[in-house]
Amino acid sequence: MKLYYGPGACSFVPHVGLEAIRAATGEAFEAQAVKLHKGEQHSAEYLALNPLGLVPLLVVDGKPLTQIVAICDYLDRRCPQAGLLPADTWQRAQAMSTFAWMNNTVHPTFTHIFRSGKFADGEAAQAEIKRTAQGAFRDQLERIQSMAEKAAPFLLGDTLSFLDAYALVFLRWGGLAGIDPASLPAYQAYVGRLAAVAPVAAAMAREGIHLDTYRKQ
Ligand SMILES: N[C@@H](CCC(=O)N[C@@H](CS)C(=O)NCC(=O)O)C(=O)O
Repeated sequence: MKLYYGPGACSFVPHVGLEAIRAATGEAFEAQAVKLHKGEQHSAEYLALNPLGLVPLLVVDGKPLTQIVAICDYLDRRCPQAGLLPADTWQRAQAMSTFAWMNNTVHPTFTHIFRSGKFADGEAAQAEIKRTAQGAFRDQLERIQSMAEKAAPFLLGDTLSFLDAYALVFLRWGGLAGIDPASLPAYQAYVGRLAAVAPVAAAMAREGIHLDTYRKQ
């Protein structure tokens, strides 16, 4: 398996999954960085694999698979012993409900902040989109904080899951959006603990990322 990822991007979620699978089974994977800020996702070579020009992309036996939720579902079904999603049908559905909310609501809210130019042409309209999305993103991080307060020690209990990796990504992105992680103390403490968990630490080291992204705006 080969993962194409952008350092610090949402592709961190399956990246952590692949590290957890390696830890559980010894199965190795390849990881290829795609420099999003340099537009490498729009190269002809990359678009041939993923016409959407987005990361993550997982290539399995030469075949491309896109979309975080689909990739992670595949990884979990391929290697259930890594415990990245619950085995119990109802618990899995509950986990997928939170996963879907993260992917289809929280993630695009940040896209409206970080890439507001995708959603409006004029500067004033972009500033308005950004301001509105910042408020929504803050509310969403607070909702994740309420989940983190119950983490034991992970969001789904005693096993690291894709949800934890996504939660870490969002707090880092919050820092870039001017949200001080210290204003979300339970969330910050939980992510601090996560960063020390071996598969998470390994993915962070490969991507060359750290938790300290906060820039006052
Ligand atoms: N719905 C997609 C979203 C993927 C996505 O938004 N990827 C971003 C990075 S977090 C990206 O590749 N952006 C590059 C660009 O917009 O040019 C998924 O779940 O995989």
